[in-house]
Amino acid sequence: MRLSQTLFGATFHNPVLLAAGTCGFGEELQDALDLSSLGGIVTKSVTLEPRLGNPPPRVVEAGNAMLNSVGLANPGLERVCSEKLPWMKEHLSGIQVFVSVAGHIPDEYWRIVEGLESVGGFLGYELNLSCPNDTRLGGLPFALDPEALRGVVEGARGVTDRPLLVKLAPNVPDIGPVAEAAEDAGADGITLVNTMPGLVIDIESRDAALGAGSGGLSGPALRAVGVHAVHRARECTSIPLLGVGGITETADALQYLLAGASLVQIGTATFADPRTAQRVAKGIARYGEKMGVGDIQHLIGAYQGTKRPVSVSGGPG
Ligand code: RRO
Repeated sequence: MRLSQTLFGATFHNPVLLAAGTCGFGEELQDALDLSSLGGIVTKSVTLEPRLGNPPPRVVEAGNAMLNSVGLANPGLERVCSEKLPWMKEHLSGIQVFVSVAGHIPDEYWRIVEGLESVGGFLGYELNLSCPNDTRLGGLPFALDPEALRGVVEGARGVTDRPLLVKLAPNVPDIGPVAEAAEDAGADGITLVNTMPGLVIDIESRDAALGAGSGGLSGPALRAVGVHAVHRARECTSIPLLGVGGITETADALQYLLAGASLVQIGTATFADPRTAQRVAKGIARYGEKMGVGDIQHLIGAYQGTKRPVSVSGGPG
């Protein structure tokens, strides 16, 4: 099956990327897997200033899931431009790279994009508007408020012509209008979903298991939430979608593709097995061959969606 696609004016050899926050800037994983076998990567979120992150522990188990509160630890814009981008330019030229961008106020996002723009060496941006561990100044993450989101995306659109992805949060009543706001504001693609707010309590200390208190839930428990979000966003928007949340096996990635995602991202599973993304990409090709599908385009959005709840209100009698 043909796995290659042209999206955002670029070629993706296959639909599997590594998710933000799980592969550093690529360099950190170069000895653990063959990065050229991927469709691409999304870097760790970059902030204006360096951040040390939250107190340990930053990651705990949470049933069939993981809870993290890393707290956006990253070297900051200046070092990313002087150290990380040159490395990526030299070593990741065969795959597509999105730089994840985060901030507390809209102006921070725009300044980071402007700063990165002047260096280059990557395809585009993923605006992280949904970190559960680092909210917008004086409020919730931008992705929980379509109007706040719109402002950040419009401003970023004004300072770059590169592909602009917007990463949304799962914990909204209906992700449809949020996805619409992202598209209206000028996004080229939408990534769904970031982690879900969660809390693990240590019953001995009666305190939070994470050093920072609450955190973001990821892993298999998040998958059905992510697939549903992609399906809903597909109903409401027409730009490419990137599905992320709980992909461990080929079948998980296929669900996202069928729901309407053009690309998928692997996050938490990479920690247990850095080669998960490679394995899933090969598995998608094998599935296509087994099912007689010649091109991945024929899988994307092929979810039938024919089943509906039975009405119990009934009519008279
Ligand atoms: O760094 C983090 O704590 C973090 C981020 Br930026 C994010 O977007 N999602 C998440 O679960 N953790």
